[in-house]
Amino acid sequence: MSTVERRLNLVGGEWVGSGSDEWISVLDPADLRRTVAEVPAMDADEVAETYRAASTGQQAWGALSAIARGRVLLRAAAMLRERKTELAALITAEMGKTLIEAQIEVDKSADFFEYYGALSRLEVGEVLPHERTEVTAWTRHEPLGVVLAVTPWNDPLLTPARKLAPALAAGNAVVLKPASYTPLIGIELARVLADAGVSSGAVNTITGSGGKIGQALLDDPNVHAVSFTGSNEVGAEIEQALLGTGVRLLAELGGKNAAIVLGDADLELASTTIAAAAFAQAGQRCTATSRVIVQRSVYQDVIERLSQLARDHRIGAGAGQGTTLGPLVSSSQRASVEAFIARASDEGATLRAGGRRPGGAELQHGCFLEPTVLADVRESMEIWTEEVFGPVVAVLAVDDEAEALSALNASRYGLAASIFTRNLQAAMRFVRAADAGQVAVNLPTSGWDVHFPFGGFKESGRGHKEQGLEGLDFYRQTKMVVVA
Ligand code: TAP
Repeated sequence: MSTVERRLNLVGGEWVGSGSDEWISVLDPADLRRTVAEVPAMDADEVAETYRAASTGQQAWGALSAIARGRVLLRAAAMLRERKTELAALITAEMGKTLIEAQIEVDKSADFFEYYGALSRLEVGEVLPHERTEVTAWTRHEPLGVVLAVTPWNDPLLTPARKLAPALAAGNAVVLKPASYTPLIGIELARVLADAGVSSGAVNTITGSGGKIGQALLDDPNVHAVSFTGSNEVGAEIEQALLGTGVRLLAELGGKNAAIVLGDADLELASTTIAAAAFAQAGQRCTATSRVIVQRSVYQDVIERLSQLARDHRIGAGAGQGTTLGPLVSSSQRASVEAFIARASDEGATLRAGGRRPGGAELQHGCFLEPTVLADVRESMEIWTEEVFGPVVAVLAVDDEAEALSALNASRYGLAASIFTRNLQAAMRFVRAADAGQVAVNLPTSGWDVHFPFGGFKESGRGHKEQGLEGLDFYRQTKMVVVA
């Protein structure tokens, strides 16, 4: 019998383990010798059981008025804020980000429940004109049924919140399948929602390896929509599995976000903003800046500033005093990032900062890696084209604005992009030309508020934007009504 704490899944209002008694260990990425807790490895039968519970739960939840559902979401927002310190500590323990980053994540997650909870009082259809004056015509919104939310490990509370808040506001039941590296905070979110008064079966969690239970998750007749955030590979598998089923799919996928620095930019602003967007959460953010395109006249200056900012970081456990950069989520993620850096060097890029595991006995058992700046990068290099998902920036020199825009858009991804310039016309040309879902001028590629539509173009996203009013539309269907 294990002495490690075990956290159970919420299914149909009950906390359940696994019939097979198989458990997944959740490790602390700052010290892999420490198991934070274990969660059940559910099997296909348990997945089917969860969907049945969700289907039943949806009927009661969907029958509530939108205002009553909104009240529950507002209560959940308040509870997330009340429990912020404890929840942030759990995020740091299983994912590695610093406590400050985790606290910001809790706050923003609460914002989602506040926003969609408050919107419930605006849950109005549209009254439309009709040829016959005695006919009243209007639209009403109805839930889809059961929504499967599949989420990655990098923002393990925020990404579920981004999906659950609108899905629940619209009257759906949700089955949340969190990433296996970071399932604990998703389970805690379910607990908060249950404590806030969500009806039994409206929120359910499934833990288990996506590779093993993926088919059971996607094949079930009770699932009506899938909201996925994660890699392009898994996104493509899910899309294939759902082809021809009529199940709605929203997919937020990978990115290779670029920031342009023109010769006239405020270089202090550009460098500090880009470094923050590149290295926060050890670069494990979908909107992290990973490509920097710099006009040749200021190229060396920008490289030196970014390198100094990388070296200034205090690397350590996310919970440690004064830490500004935590570990990567796992040893395999670190190995993957290290391999990217090694191949970039082989292809001719110059390592200007970082790229190594930091010294110090206290860091030897964690997945730490120094923030890294690579110069002399060419557009043909893998480090320029492929997503790294770690604290690494590749910096490219260009002659002028036109070349910068061309390099920006020569990517299969299109999530976020930014430009640093004092020239308004150049900024507006960038806004029009950038082939990305989120664009920013003199601001980071990351950090988009809950009421801003969010999602990528090209291979960065499929189906629908998340967040804001557009985000709500994915989780509901519109019925057109005419009454004589
Ligand atoms: P993935 O490996 O794609 O995993 C995402 C989720 O899918 C996990 O819960 C995973 O479960 C599950 N999964 C794996 N195989 C599955 C299958 N066959 N069927 C159903 N579910 C399956 O991504 P990750 O490594 O967690 O996250 C990093 C990636 O997410 C990066 O590419 C990053 O760009 C992307 N991301 C994108 C965004 C946006 S908004 N565009 C935001 C954050 C992250 P297991 O953990 O059990 O394998």
